[in-house]
Amino acid sequence: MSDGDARGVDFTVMGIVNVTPDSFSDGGLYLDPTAAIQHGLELVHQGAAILDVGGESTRPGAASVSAGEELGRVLPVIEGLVCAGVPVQLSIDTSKAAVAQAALRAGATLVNDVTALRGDPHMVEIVALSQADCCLMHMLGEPRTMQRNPRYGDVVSEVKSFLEARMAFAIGAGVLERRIMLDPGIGFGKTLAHNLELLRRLDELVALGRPVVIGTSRKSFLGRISGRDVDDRIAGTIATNVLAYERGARVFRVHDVGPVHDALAVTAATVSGTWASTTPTSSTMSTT
Ligand code: HH2
Repeated sequence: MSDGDARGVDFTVMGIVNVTPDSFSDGGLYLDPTAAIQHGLELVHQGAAILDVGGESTRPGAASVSAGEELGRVLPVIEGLVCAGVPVQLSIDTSKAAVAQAALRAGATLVNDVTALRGDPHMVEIVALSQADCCLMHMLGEPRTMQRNPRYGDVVSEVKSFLEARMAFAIGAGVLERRIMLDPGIGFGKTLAHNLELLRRLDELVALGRPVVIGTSRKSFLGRISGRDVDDRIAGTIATNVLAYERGARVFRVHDVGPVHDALAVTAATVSGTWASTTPTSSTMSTT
């Protein structure tokens, strides 16, 4: 499991590579494998230590795709990134065992399953046998209907119990505990208030003892607070990731890798009082 990136920081930025026609913020931009591979390489250059390759959108109301179609999208991209010698961990964002298995054979070493191994009965076996890392995410309901009036008694306790139970299930089926990361699933069957409460009380999930992944990037709740369109939510993405870092999250799944990486590097240096110096590339004059 990636634990911090090569630049000596204690957090990991997971860059999103969506090979889909309909993802909520970048659908259709990287459907061509060459464009997706180039995009992945650019995200690594910006500071990603994991690339999360996905071939099916999970946005509310998204159409489901067959395993064959999903594989046709993601496999050439994973193969191309491996061929290009990409120096970071490759993750497959899927809830289908067949897609995960093919991606792992092609060189991925992390399975990011938004159903937390509930979507496909064979998934847990694939993850356990391959000894891949896995991210178990909380979602209430399923993508098509999850945003229809989601309700909780106490959202944080319920998400925590769910993640605990899914972790126990995975370990019981042979997945090593040290391979597991946990994710509260921001926006997956949650209102704006639920998302904010999960972020505010993230330390309660960190207490489960596994790295917490956070995915707020460009999501609609940021637009509802800031009034910004999807392409203009970097500030909200940074604010939530910085807060999540301070609350103990260590893996940050984002589209805008460079700005988030830099914001987290400064946050981490401020919190710890230590940093790895790099010299600004175009600086000619000293500034305060
Ligand atoms: N969010 C999305 C997809 N996968 N995986 C994890 N672990 N955590 C998340 O918060 C998460 C996720 C949705 O974002 P995106 O991939 O940009 O959109 P789409 O599902 O429309 O492709």
